[in-house]
Amino acid sequence: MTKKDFILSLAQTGAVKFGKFILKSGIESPFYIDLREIVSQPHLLRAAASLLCEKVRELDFTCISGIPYTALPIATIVADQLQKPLVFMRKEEKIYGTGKNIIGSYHKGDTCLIIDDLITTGESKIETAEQMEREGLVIKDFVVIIDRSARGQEELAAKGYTLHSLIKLKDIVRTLKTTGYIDSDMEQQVLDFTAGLASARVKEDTDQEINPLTRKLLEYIQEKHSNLVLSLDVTNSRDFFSILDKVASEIIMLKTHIDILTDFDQDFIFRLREYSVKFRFLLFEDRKFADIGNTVRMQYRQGIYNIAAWADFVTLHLIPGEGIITGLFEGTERRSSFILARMSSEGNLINETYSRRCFEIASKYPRYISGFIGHGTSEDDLRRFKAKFPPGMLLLVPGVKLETGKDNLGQQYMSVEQAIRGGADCVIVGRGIYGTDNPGKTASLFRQKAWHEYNKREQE
Ligand code: S5P
Repeated sequence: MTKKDFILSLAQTGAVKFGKFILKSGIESPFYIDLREIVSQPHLLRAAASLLCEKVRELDFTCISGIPYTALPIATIVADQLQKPLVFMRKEEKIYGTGKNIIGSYHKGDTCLIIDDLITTGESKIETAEQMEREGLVIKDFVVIIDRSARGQEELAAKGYTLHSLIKLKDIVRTLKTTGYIDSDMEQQVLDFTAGLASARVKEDTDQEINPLTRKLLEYIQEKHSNLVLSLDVTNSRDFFSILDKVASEIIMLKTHIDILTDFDQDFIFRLREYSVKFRFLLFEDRKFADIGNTVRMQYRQGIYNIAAWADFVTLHLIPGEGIITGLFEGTERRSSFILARMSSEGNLINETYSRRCFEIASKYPRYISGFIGHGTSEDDLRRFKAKFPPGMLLLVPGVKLETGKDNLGQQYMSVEQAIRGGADCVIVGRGIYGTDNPGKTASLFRQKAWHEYNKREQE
Protein backbone atom coordinates (compact mmCIF):
# COMPACT_ATOMS: atom_id res chain seq x y z
CA MET A 1 0.00 0.00 0.00
CA THR A 2 1.35 3.47 -0.81
CA LYS A 3 1.61 6.15 1.83
CA LYS A 4 -1.18 8.07 0.11
CA ASP A 5 -3.53 5.07 0.16
CA PHE A 6 -2.62 4.46 3.77
CA ILE A 7 -3.58 8.02 4.69
CA LEU A 8 -6.88 7.70 2.85
CA SER A 9 -7.62 4.42 4.63
CA LEU A 10 -6.92 6.06 7.98
CA ALA A 11 -9.54 8.70 7.21
CA GLN A 12 -12.02 6.12 5.90
CA THR A 13 -11.76 3.93 8.99
CA GLY A 14 -12.14 6.93 11.28
CA ALA A 15 -8.62 6.69 12.72
CA VAL A 16 -8.24 10.31 11.62
CA LYS A 17 -11.32 12.48 12.07
CA PHE A 18 -12.18 16.12 11.42
CA GLY A 19 -14.72 18.29 13.25
CA LYS A 20 -14.78 19.57 16.82
CA PHE A 21 -13.12 17.53 19.54
CA ILE A 22 -12.45 18.39 23.16
CA LEU A 23 -9.02 17.14 24.14
CA LYS A 24 -8.07 15.89 27.62
CA SER A 25 -6.55 19.31 28.31
CA GLY A 26 -9.95 20.96 27.67
CA ILE A 27 -8.77 22.54 24.41
CA GLU A 28 -10.99 22.23 21.33
CA SER A 29 -9.25 20.63 18.37
CA PRO A 30 -10.39 20.52 14.71
CA PHE A 31 -9.05 16.98 14.28
CA TYR A 32 -8.65 13.79 16.23
CA ILE A 33 -6.28 10.89 15.67
CA ASP A 34 -6.67 7.50 17.27
CA LEU A 35 -4.73 4.69 15.66
CA ARG A 36 -6.04 1.98 17.99
CA GLU A 37 -8.56 1.01 15.35
CA ILE A 38 -5.88 -0.25 12.97
CA VAL A 39 -5.01 -3.22 15.18
CA SER A 40 -8.35 -4.74 14.17
CA GLN A 41 -7.88 -4.05 10.45
CA PRO A 42 -5.40 -6.64 9.16
CA HIS A 43 -4.74 -4.83 5.88
CA LEU A 44 -3.91 -1.56 7.72
CA LEU A 45 -1.81 -3.30 10.31
CA ARG A 46 0.20 -4.98 7.58
CA ALA A 47 0.47 -1.75 5.62
CA ALA A 48 1.71 0.19 8.65
CA ALA A 49 4.29 -2.51 9.38
CA SER A 50 5.54 -2.64 5.76
CA LEU A 51 5.89 1.13 5.55
CA LEU A 52 7.76 1.13 8.86
CA CYS A 53 10.07 -1.65 7.67
CA GLU A 54 11.05 0.40 4.64
CA LYS A 55 11.68 3.41 6.83
CA VAL A 56 13.95 1.72 9.35
CA ARG A 57 15.80 -0.80 7.20
CA GLU A 58 19.00 1.27 7.11
CA LEU A 59 19.08 2.12 10.82
CA ASP A 60 21.44 0.52 13.27
CA PHE A 61 19.63 -1.64 15.87
CA THR A 62 19.73 -5.15 17.29
CA CYS A 63 16.21 -5.41 18.66
CA ILE A 64 12.81 -3.78 18.28
CA SER A 65 10.29 -2.54 20.79
CA GLY A 66 6.75 -1.24 20.51
CA ILE A 67 5.18 0.96 23.16
CA PRO A 68 2.04 -0.80 24.44
CA TYR A 69 -0.67 -1.03 23.50
CA THR A 70 -1.26 0.09 19.92
CA ALA A 71 2.34 -0.05 18.74
CA LEU A 72 2.97 -3.49 20.17
CA PRO A 73 1.19 -5.59 17.51
CA ILE A 74 2.67 -3.34 14.83
CA ALA A 75 6.19 -3.79 16.22
CA THR A 76 5.60 -7.53 16.34
CA ILE A 77 5.00 -7.64 12.60
CA VAL A 78 7.99 -5.37 11.93
CA ALA A 79 10.21 -7.58 14.09
CA ASP A 80 8.97 -10.63 12.20
CA GLN A 81 9.53 -9.05 8.78
CA LEU A 82 13.02 -7.86 9.68
CA GLN A 83 13.82 -11.02 11.63
CA LYS A 84 14.89 -9.09 14.72
CA PRO A 85 14.10 -9.90 18.36
CA LEU A 86 11.20 -8.10 20.00
CA VAL A 87 11.33 -6.77 23.57
CA PHE A 88 8.87 -4.51 25.34
CA MET A 89 8.26 -2.64 28.58
CA ARG A 90 5.43 -3.57 30.88
CA LYS A 91 2.66 -1.04 30.50
CA GLU A 92 1.50 0.76 33.66
CA GLU A 93 3.37 -1.67 35.85
CA LYS A 94 6.61 0.18 35.65
CA ILE A 95 7.75 0.01 39.20
CA TYR A 96 9.54 3.17 40.02
CA GLY A 97 13.15 2.68 40.98
CA THR A 98 13.98 -0.91 40.32
CA GLY A 99 12.57 -4.14 38.97
CA LYS A 100 12.72 -6.10 35.80
CA ASN A 101 10.39 -4.18 33.60
CA ILE A 102 11.24 -5.55 30.17
CA ILE A 103 9.64 -8.62 28.64
CA GLY A 104 11.79 -10.57 26.19
CA SER A 105 15.47 -11.34 26.20
CA TYR A 106 18.34 -9.10 25.24
CA HIS A 107 21.91 -8.39 26.23
CA LYS A 108 23.01 -5.31 28.09
CA GLY A 109 24.29 -2.83 25.51
CA ASP A 110 21.93 -3.98 22.72
CA THR A 111 20.58 -1.11 20.63
CA CYS A 112 16.81 -1.05 20.53
CA LEU A 113 14.61 0.71 17.99
CA ILE A 114 11.39 1.97 19.56
CA ILE A 115 8.18 2.01 17.54
CA ASP A 116 5.12 3.99 18.54
CA ASP A 117 1.91 4.93 16.79
CA LEU A 118 1.93 8.67 17.51
CA ILE A 119 4.01 11.44 18.96
CA THR A 120 2.32 14.39 20.62
CA THR A 121 5.14 15.69 22.79
CA GLY A 122 8.62 14.27 23.11
CA GLU A 123 8.22 13.88 26.85
CA SER A 124 6.71 10.40 27.12
CA LYS A 125 9.12 9.05 24.50
CA ILE A 126 12.10 10.36 26.48
CA GLU A 127 10.64 8.82 29.61
CA THR A 128 10.35 5.43 27.87
CA ALA A 129 13.88 5.67 26.46
CA GLU A 130 15.33 6.45 29.86
CA GLN A 131 13.43 3.59 31.48
CA MET A 132 14.76 1.18 28.87
CA GLU A 133 18.25 2.58 29.26
CA ARG A 134 18.04 1.88 32.96
CA GLU A 135 17.35 -1.75 32.06
CA GLY A 136 20.57 -1.86 30.02
CA LEU A 137 19.40 -1.15 26.46
CA VAL A 138 20.84 1.56 24.23
CA ILE A 139 18.28 3.79 22.53
CA LYS A 140 19.14 5.84 19.47
CA ASP A 141 16.07 5.95 17.22
CA PHE A 142 12.31 6.22 17.49
CA VAL A 143 9.94 5.67 14.62
CA VAL A 144 6.29 6.66 14.71
CA ILE A 145 3.46 6.30 12.24
CA ILE A 146 2.15 9.85 12.68
CA ASP A 147 4.06 12.86 13.97
CA ARG A 148 1.38 15.35 15.03
CA SER A 149 3.70 17.11 17.44
CA ALA A 150 4.83 20.68 17.23
CA ARG A 151 8.32 20.15 18.57
CA GLY A 152 8.70 16.42 19.25
CA GLN A 153 11.64 15.95 16.91
CA GLU A 154 13.59 18.82 18.49
CA GLU A 155 12.77 17.67 22.01
CA LEU A 156 14.09 14.20 21.28
CA ALA A 157 17.13 15.56 19.46
CA ALA A 158 17.99 17.66 22.52
CA LYS A 159 18.31 14.39 24.45
CA GLY A 160 20.32 12.70 21.69
CA TYR A 161 17.50 10.62 20.13
CA THR A 162 16.45 10.71 16.47
CA LEU A 163 12.78 10.70 15.55
CA HIS A 164 11.69 9.20 12.25
CA SER A 165 8.08 9.41 11.17
CA LEU A 166 6.10 7.87 8.34
CA ILE A 167 3.60 10.69 8.10
CA LYS A 168 3.46 14.25 9.36
CA LEU A 169 0.20 15.98 10.11
CA LYS A 170 0.68 18.30 7.18
CA ASP A 171 1.07 15.26 4.84
CA ILE A 172 -2.30 14.05 6.06
CA VAL A 173 -4.15 17.30 5.47
CA ARG A 174 -2.43 17.87 2.13
CA THR A 175 -3.30 14.38 0.87
CA LEU A 176 -6.86 14.55 2.13
CA LYS A 177 -7.34 18.00 0.66
CA THR A 178 -6.04 16.97 -2.81
CA THR A 179 -8.27 13.93 -2.81
CA GLY A 180 -11.27 16.10 -1.83
CA TYR A 181 -11.75 14.46 1.54
CA ILE A 182 -11.46 17.79 3.37
CA ASP A 183 -11.74 21.33 2.07
CA SER A 184 -9.07 24.04 2.20
CA ASP A 185 -10.83 25.69 5.13
CA MET A 186 -10.39 22.56 7.25
CA GLU A 187 -6.81 22.16 6.06
CA GLN A 188 -6.07 25.69 7.24
CA GLN A 189 -7.85 25.15 10.57
CA VAL A 190 -5.69 22.11 11.32
CA LEU A 191 -2.46 23.87 10.34
CA ASP A 192 -3.38 26.96 12.39
CA PHE A 193 -4.30 24.81 15.35
CA THR A 194 -0.94 23.00 15.44
CA ALA A 195 0.99 26.23 14.88
CA GLY A 196 -0.97 27.77 17.77
CA LEU A 197 -0.19 24.86 20.04
CA ALA A 198 3.48 25.21 19.26
CA SER A 199 3.60 28.74 20.57
CA ALA A 200 0.92 28.49 23.26
CA ARG A 201 2.01 28.48 26.85
CA VAL A 202 -0.02 26.73 29.47
CA LYS A 203 -2.59 29.16 30.75
CA GLU A 204 -2.45 29.76 34.47
CA ASP A 205 -5.70 28.88 36.13
CA THR A 206 -6.38 32.07 38.00
CA ASP A 207 -9.68 30.96 39.49
CA GLN A 208 -7.97 28.19 41.33
CA GLU A 209 -8.64 27.96 45.01
CA ILE A 210 -5.36 28.53 46.87
CA ASN A 211 -4.88 26.43 49.95
CA PRO A 212 -4.12 28.83 52.83
CA LEU A 213 -1.46 26.56 54.29
CA THR A 214 0.24 26.22 50.91
CA ARG A 215 0.32 29.99 50.81
CA LYS A 216 1.76 30.17 54.30
CA LEU A 217 4.51 27.70 53.43
CA LEU A 218 5.39 29.70 50.31
CA GLU A 219 5.51 32.87 52.42
CA TYR A 220 7.91 31.27 54.89
CA ILE A 221 10.10 30.07 52.01
CA GLN A 222 10.47 33.65 50.79
CA GLU A 223 10.78 35.16 54.23
CA LYS A 224 13.40 32.74 55.57
CA HIS A 225 15.17 32.11 52.25
CA SER A 226 14.74 28.45 53.03
CA ASN A 227 13.27 25.35 51.40
CA LEU A 228 14.36 23.16 54.24
CA VAL A 229 12.10 20.78 56.14
CA LEU A 230 13.81 19.06 59.03
CA SER A 231 12.68 15.52 59.78
CA LEU A 232 13.56 15.35 63.45
CA ASP A 233 13.31 11.61 63.99
CA VAL A 234 14.75 11.31 67.49
CA THR A 235 13.09 9.43 70.32
CA ASN A 236 13.33 11.68 73.37
CA SER A 237 12.32 15.25 73.97
CA ARG A 238 15.68 16.34 75.38
CA ASP A 239 17.53 15.51 72.13
CA PHE A 240 14.57 16.82 70.15
CA PHE A 241 14.61 20.32 71.58
CA SER A 242 18.38 20.49 71.87
CA ILE A 243 18.65 19.92 68.08
CA LEU A 244 15.67 22.14 67.34
CA ASP A 245 17.37 25.00 69.21
CA LYS A 246 20.23 24.86 66.72
CA VAL A 247 18.22 24.52 63.49
CA ALA A 248 14.94 26.36 64.09
CA SER A 249 16.05 29.52 62.30
CA GLU A 250 17.05 27.55 59.19
CA ILE A 251 13.80 25.66 58.52
CA ILE A 252 10.34 26.50 57.25
CA MET A 253 8.72 23.29 58.45
CA LEU A 254 9.41 20.66 61.08
CA LYS A 255 8.42 17.10 60.29
CA THR A 256 7.72 14.79 63.20
CA HIS A 257 6.96 11.13 63.84
CA ILE A 258 5.23 11.86 67.09
CA ASP A 259 4.73 8.18 67.98
CA ILE A 260 8.47 7.43 68.21
CA LEU A 261 8.88 9.64 71.29
CA THR A 262 9.36 7.66 74.47
CA ASP A 263 8.50 10.59 76.75
CA PHE A 264 5.63 12.24 74.89
CA ASP A 265 3.26 14.39 76.94
CA GLN A 266 1.07 17.42 76.40
CA ASP A 267 3.90 19.70 77.44
CA PHE A 268 5.82 18.49 74.39
CA ILE A 269 3.11 19.87 72.09
CA PHE A 270 2.98 23.09 74.06
CA ARG A 271 6.73 23.63 73.61
CA LEU A 272 6.59 22.60 69.95
CA ARG A 273 3.96 25.21 69.25
CA GLU A 274 5.96 27.88 71.02
CA TYR A 275 8.97 27.13 68.84
CA SER A 276 6.87 27.14 65.69
CA VAL A 277 5.45 30.58 66.50
CA LYS A 278 8.74 32.07 67.66
CA PHE A 279 10.86 30.75 64.77
CA ARG A 280 8.11 30.85 62.16
CA PHE A 281 7.91 27.32 60.82
CA LEU A 282 4.99 24.98 60.19
CA LEU A 283 4.30 21.67 61.91
CA PHE A 284 4.11 18.56 59.80
CA GLU A 285 3.22 15.21 61.37
CA ASP A 286 4.33 12.44 59.02
CA ARG A 287 1.59 10.04 60.17
CA LYS A 288 1.08 8.43 56.75
CA PHE A 289 -2.60 7.70 57.31
CA ALA A 290 -3.74 4.72 55.25
CA ASP A 291 -7.05 3.39 56.57
CA ILE A 292 -10.78 3.81 55.94
CA GLY A 293 -12.29 7.25 56.52
CA ASN A 294 -13.90 6.37 59.83
CA THR A 295 -10.67 5.00 61.33
CA VAL A 296 -8.34 7.75 60.14
CA ARG A 297 -10.78 10.33 61.51
CA MET A 298 -10.28 8.85 65.00
CA GLN A 299 -6.54 8.40 64.54
CA TYR A 300 -6.29 12.04 63.52
CA ARG A 301 -8.63 13.68 65.99
CA GLN A 302 -8.59 11.40 69.05
CA GLY A 303 -6.01 9.46 71.03
CA ILE A 304 -3.15 10.81 73.08
CA TYR A 305 -1.47 12.55 70.17
CA ASN A 306 -4.56 14.43 69.00
CA ILE A 307 -2.73 15.32 65.80
CA ALA A 308 -5.50 17.48 64.35
CA ALA A 309 -5.12 19.88 67.26
CA TRP A 310 -1.56 20.92 66.43
CA ALA A 311 -0.22 19.64 63.09
CA ASP A 312 -0.64 22.01 60.15
CA PHE A 313 0.10 19.21 57.70
CA VAL A 314 -0.06 15.43 57.76
CA THR A 315 0.91 12.79 55.20
CA LEU A 316 -1.42 10.18 53.78
CA HIS A 317 -1.49 7.30 51.35
CA LEU A 318 -4.37 7.13 48.88
CA ILE A 319 -4.45 3.33 48.92
CA PRO A 320 -7.90 3.31 50.64
CA GLY A 321 -9.41 5.70 48.06
CA GLU A 322 -10.94 9.16 48.39
CA GLY A 323 -12.82 8.42 51.59
CA ILE A 324 -9.61 8.92 53.53
CA ILE A 325 -9.55 12.60 52.55
CA THR A 326 -13.04 13.43 53.67
CA GLY A 327 -12.65 11.21 56.73
CA LEU A 328 -9.63 13.18 57.80
CA PHE A 329 -10.48 16.73 56.93
CA GLU A 330 -14.22 17.29 56.65
CA GLY A 331 -15.14 19.76 59.33
CA THR A 332 -11.56 20.77 60.19
CA GLU A 333 -10.22 24.26 59.79
CA ARG A 334 -6.87 25.21 58.28
CA ARG A 335 -5.44 21.76 58.00
CA SER A 336 -3.76 20.32 54.95
CA SER A 337 -1.78 17.34 53.75
CA PHE A 338 0.80 15.90 51.41
CA ILE A 339 0.06 12.70 49.55
CA LEU A 340 2.72 10.06 49.04
CA ALA A 341 2.69 9.88 45.26
CA ARG A 342 6.10 8.19 45.16
CA MET A 343 8.45 6.91 47.83
CA SER A 344 12.20 7.06 48.24
CA SER A 345 12.65 3.49 49.44
CA GLU A 346 14.15 0.91 47.14
CA GLY A 347 11.72 -1.56 45.54
CA ASN A 348 8.59 0.22 46.79
CA LEU A 349 5.38 -0.84 45.07
CA ILE A 350 4.22 2.52 43.77
CA ASN A 351 3.91 2.62 39.99
CA GLU A 352 3.06 5.29 37.43
CA THR A 353 -0.64 4.50 37.37
CA TYR A 354 -0.83 4.89 41.12
CA SER A 355 0.98 8.25 41.04
CA ARG A 356 -1.33 9.45 38.29
CA ARG A 357 -4.43 8.43 40.25
CA CYS A 358 -3.05 10.37 43.22
CA PHE A 359 -2.82 13.50 41.05
CA GLU A 360 -6.35 13.00 39.71
CA ILE A 361 -7.87 12.56 43.15
CA ALA A 362 -5.86 15.39 44.72
CA SER A 363 -7.01 17.84 42.07
CA LYS A 364 -10.56 17.47 43.45
CA TYR A 365 -9.53 18.49 46.99
CA PRO A 366 -7.31 21.58 46.79
CA ARG A 367 -8.70 22.72 50.16
CA TYR A 368 -7.18 19.75 51.95
CA ILE A 369 -4.16 18.90 49.85
CA SER A 370 -1.07 21.05 49.37
CA GLY A 371 0.97 18.70 47.27
CA PHE A 372 2.88 15.47 47.08
CA ILE A 373 5.80 13.65 48.53
CA GLY A 374 7.93 12.32 45.69
CA HIS A 375 11.36 11.15 44.70
CA GLY A 376 13.23 10.40 41.49
CA THR A 377 15.92 8.25 39.98
CA SER A 378 17.44 11.42 38.53
CA GLU A 379 16.83 15.14 38.25
CA ASP A 380 15.07 14.64 34.90
CA ASP A 381 12.93 11.83 36.24
CA LEU A 382 11.79 14.06 39.10
CA ARG A 383 11.09 16.93 36.72
CA ARG A 384 8.83 14.76 34.59
CA PHE A 385 7.04 13.49 37.68
CA LYS A 386 6.36 17.04 38.81
CA ALA A 387 5.22 18.10 35.33
CA LYS A 388 2.17 15.85 35.85
CA PHE A 389 1.02 17.59 39.07
CA PRO A 390 -2.28 19.43 39.09
CA PRO A 391 -1.77 23.21 39.18
CA GLY A 392 -0.74 24.77 42.48
CA MET A 393 0.50 21.56 44.09
CA LEU A 394 3.90 21.50 45.79
CA LEU A 395 6.56 18.81 45.67
CA LEU A 396 8.37 17.80 48.87
CA VAL A 397 11.31 15.45 48.40
CA PRO A 398 12.55 13.25 51.25
CA GLY A 399 15.56 10.96 50.90
CA VAL A 400 17.89 13.92 50.49
CA LYS A 401 21.48 14.32 51.61
CA LEU A 402 24.44 16.40 50.49
CA GLU A 403 25.51 13.45 48.31
CA THR A 404 23.53 10.67 46.62
CA GLY A 405 23.63 7.22 48.22
CA LYS A 406 21.67 4.66 50.25
CA ASP A 407 21.31 3.50 53.84
CA ASN A 408 21.32 -0.19 54.72
CA LEU A 409 17.52 -0.42 54.99
CA GLY A 410 16.65 0.58 51.44
CA GLN A 411 16.49 4.36 51.81
CA GLN A 412 17.75 6.07 48.64
CA TYR A 413 19.18 9.58 48.62
CA MET A 414 19.16 12.27 45.97
CA SER A 415 21.48 15.21 46.40
CA VAL A 416 19.96 18.49 47.46
CA GLU A 417 20.85 20.04 44.08
CA GLN A 418 19.22 17.18 42.14
CA ALA A 419 16.04 17.47 44.18
CA ILE A 420 15.63 21.22 43.75
CA ARG A 421 16.66 21.28 40.09
CA GLY A 422 14.17 18.48 39.50
CA GLY A 423 11.37 20.67 40.88
CA ALA A 424 11.28 20.17 44.66
CA ASP A 425 9.68 23.09 46.47
CA CYS A 426 11.11 21.78 49.73
CA VAL A 427 13.64 19.12 50.65
CA ILE A 428 13.03 16.92 53.67
CA VAL A 429 16.24 16.07 55.48
CA GLY A 430 16.57 13.84 58.54
CA ARG A 431 19.80 12.06 59.37
CA GLY A 432 21.70 14.28 56.94
CA ILE A 433 21.21 16.99 59.59
CA TYR A 434 20.35 15.55 63.00
CA GLY A 435 22.83 12.70 62.51
CA THR A 436 25.82 15.01 62.13
CA ASP A 437 28.12 16.48 64.78
CA ASN A 438 26.98 20.01 64.12
CA PRO A 439 23.30 20.03 63.10
CA GLY A 440 23.09 23.84 63.15
CA LYS A 441 25.94 24.30 60.72
CA THR A 442 24.81 21.43 58.48
CA ALA A 443 21.23 22.76 58.37
CA SER A 444 22.58 26.12 57.32
CA LEU A 445 24.57 24.47 54.52
CA PHE A 446 21.50 22.56 53.30
CA ARG A 447 19.41 25.71 53.43
CA GLN A 448 21.93 27.74 51.44
CA LYS A 449 22.45 25.07 48.79
CA ALA A 450 18.72 24.51 48.35
CA TRP A 451 17.91 28.22 48.27
CA HIS A 452 20.64 28.90 45.73
CA GLU A 453 19.32 26.20 43.36
CA TYR A 454 15.71 27.23 43.96
CA ASN A 455 16.41 30.81 42.95
CA LYS A 456 18.33 29.74 39.90
CA ARG A 457 15.44 27.50 38.88
CA GLU A 458 12.74 30.10 39.49
CA GLN A 459 14.62 32.69 37.43
CA GLU A 460 15.00 30.40 34.42
O1 S5P B 1 9.21 8.22 50.58
C1 S5P B 1 9.46 8.69 51.68
C2 S5P B 1 8.54 9.45 52.37
C3 S5P B 1 8.89 10.00 53.59
S1 S5P B 1 7.78 11.05 54.35
N1 S5P B 1 10.69 8.54 52.21
C4 S5P B 1 11.04 9.05 53.43
O2 S5P B 1 12.19 8.89 53.83
N2 S5P B 1 10.11 9.76 54.16
C5 S5P B 1 10.41 10.27 55.52
O3 S5P B 1 11.47 11.22 55.42
C6 S5P B 1 10.92 9.19 56.47
O4 S5P B 1 9.85 8.64 57.22
C7 S5P B 1 11.88 9.95 57.35
O5 S5P B 1 11.18 10.55 58.41
C8 S5P B 1 12.41 11.05 56.47
C9 S5P B 1 13.76 10.76 55.85
O6 S5P B 1 14.75 10.61 56.82
P1 S5P B 1 16.31 10.51 56.48
O7 S5P B 1 16.94 10.35 57.82
O8 S5P B 1 16.51 9.33 55.59
O9 S5P B 1 16.68 11.80 55.79
